[in-house]
Amino acid sequence: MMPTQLVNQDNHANDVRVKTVYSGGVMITYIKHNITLDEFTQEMVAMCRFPPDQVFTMKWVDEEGDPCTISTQLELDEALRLYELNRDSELTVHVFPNVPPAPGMPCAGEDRSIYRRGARRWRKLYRVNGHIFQAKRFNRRAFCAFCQDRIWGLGRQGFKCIQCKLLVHKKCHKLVQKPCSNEHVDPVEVKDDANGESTLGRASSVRSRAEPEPPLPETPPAPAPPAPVRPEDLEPGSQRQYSLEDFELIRVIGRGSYAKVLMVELKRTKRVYAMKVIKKALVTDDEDIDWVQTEKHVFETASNHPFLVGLHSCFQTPSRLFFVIEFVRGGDLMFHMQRQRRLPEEHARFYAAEISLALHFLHERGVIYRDLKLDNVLLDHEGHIKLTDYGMCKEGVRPGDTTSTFCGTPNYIAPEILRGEEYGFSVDWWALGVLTYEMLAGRSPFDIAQAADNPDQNTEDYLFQVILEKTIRIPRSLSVKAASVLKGFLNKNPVERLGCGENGFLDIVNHPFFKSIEWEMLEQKQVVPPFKPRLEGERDLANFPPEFTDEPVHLTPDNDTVIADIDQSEFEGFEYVNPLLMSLEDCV
Ligand code: ISQ
Repeated sequence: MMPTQLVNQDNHANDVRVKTVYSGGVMITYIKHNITLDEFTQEMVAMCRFPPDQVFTMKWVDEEGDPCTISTQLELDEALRLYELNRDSELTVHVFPNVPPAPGMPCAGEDRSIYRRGARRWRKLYRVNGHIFQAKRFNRRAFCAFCQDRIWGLGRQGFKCIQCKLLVHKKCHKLVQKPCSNEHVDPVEVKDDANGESTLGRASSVRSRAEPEPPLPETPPAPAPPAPVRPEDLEPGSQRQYSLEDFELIRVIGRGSYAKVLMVELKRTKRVYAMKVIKKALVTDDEDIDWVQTEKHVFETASNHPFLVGLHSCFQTPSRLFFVIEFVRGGDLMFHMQRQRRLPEEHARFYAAEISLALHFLHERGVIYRDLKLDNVLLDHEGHIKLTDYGMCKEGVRPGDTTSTFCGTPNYIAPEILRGEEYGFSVDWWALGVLTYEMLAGRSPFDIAQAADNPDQNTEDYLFQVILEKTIRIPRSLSVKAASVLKGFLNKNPVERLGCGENGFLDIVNHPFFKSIEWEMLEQKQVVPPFKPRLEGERDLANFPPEFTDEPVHLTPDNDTVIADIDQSEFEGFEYVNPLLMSLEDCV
């Protein structure tokens, strides 16, 4: 049996997309607008795989992030009516396998903080000359309408008018003379946040639509000092369960452009976790923090798959965001490849197959991973893989949907992204091709090492030109099947690429390179990995690079001036505790 097909792939343009959150994970389904309570209940039973006699409670989450029980047809109709009015992307329903002790009380396993992540976030919009600009990042084929230069870079360098779609550099937006050609329209609502700074967002409730539109600020005023984040400021029931004091920081195990990853111990249970620490100052600065939200959402989905790292909890301090993640002890594939040069085909096949299952799981749930690379493939203590780092993910992608953001790690970026085309799940199969090539050949298919002496050939643009134009040479030492799978994944045309045709994932499963893989056994972790990382004890860090583990582990004390510039309202509702892991911990 292949992995369960959880996202119904039929055409559901007119249906309601329902996201069901239950103890087994998160699932997406589509229902008719006029569904009866009986039919809806049956759908939930099927989705949560409840036995027929299971009592359970269903709650949908309104746009304020409040849970509303669905126990009558009237309540269901109301949920659907409000969903329809707001035209939200999906109706979120939480299902608890019990009933509350009394009406209005929470169910067992229900904590208000579980709803907060879904609460409305306010995007900052800047009004200049009738334009309403919103910060955008990663868009390659964009040119500034003011200075004509390309808008390029990994930060949110570009501003786009949400009305006339004009694109400008962030640095140029205040200078735009040309008035908005499409000034009108979508009602916008001013929200005064805790800092007194005006942040604007599309109105999404009936009440705010009916209200007259308040004037918008020309540019945001300087923020007032933020209110410190204190537990007592949070809503009742949503107090964060974890804080920095709960953890002992043991070692640094990784570092990226935005984050540092530590190995930590939860003092109460003595369990070890990875802790990803992000400085808020790096994700605010006039930008919104979509990717932090995305990372959190995907973490929640990922917690249900053996080949994806799961989330334990999230919390914050005035200066930092913390993701507490399951600790994966065997190090990453980059670390191992640097010591092995190239892998035997059998090993590469095993890793490629497990990675394929992880990608397919994400794709079925509407997520493009977009950052597959050796550094993001971790090995557990037995040698099974786990993908990490979901900050680049694109969520909410339905079959056939496309997106156009320019992102990824240069060496792994698919040609369709470089061409500025709309793209979909195909980009992950391309990246798997690059990674499999690296495992088999011990070098990148776009190795431009020999070009290192020529400054013209040592640039990102040159690499992109190579990815777009150069025919990929497969080493003759590889088997015919390995060469074929690489050519399949590394097809520059996404329509013809392996995994992207009509049969989708099945074409990968049935490819001769993977003939020896028993896919069901593999997904159950029943296949013994070809390599077991050497580990002496639970906390052995021999598989992590010394350049990280030798670093001092402390976090620099908060700097008041830096904190004063942080808009804390951006991070409201970040706290999270994975209910599954919590209940496991209670058993300790
Ligand atoms: C979990 N375990 C080890 C290393 C990690 C790096 C990043 C994210 C999670 C991790």
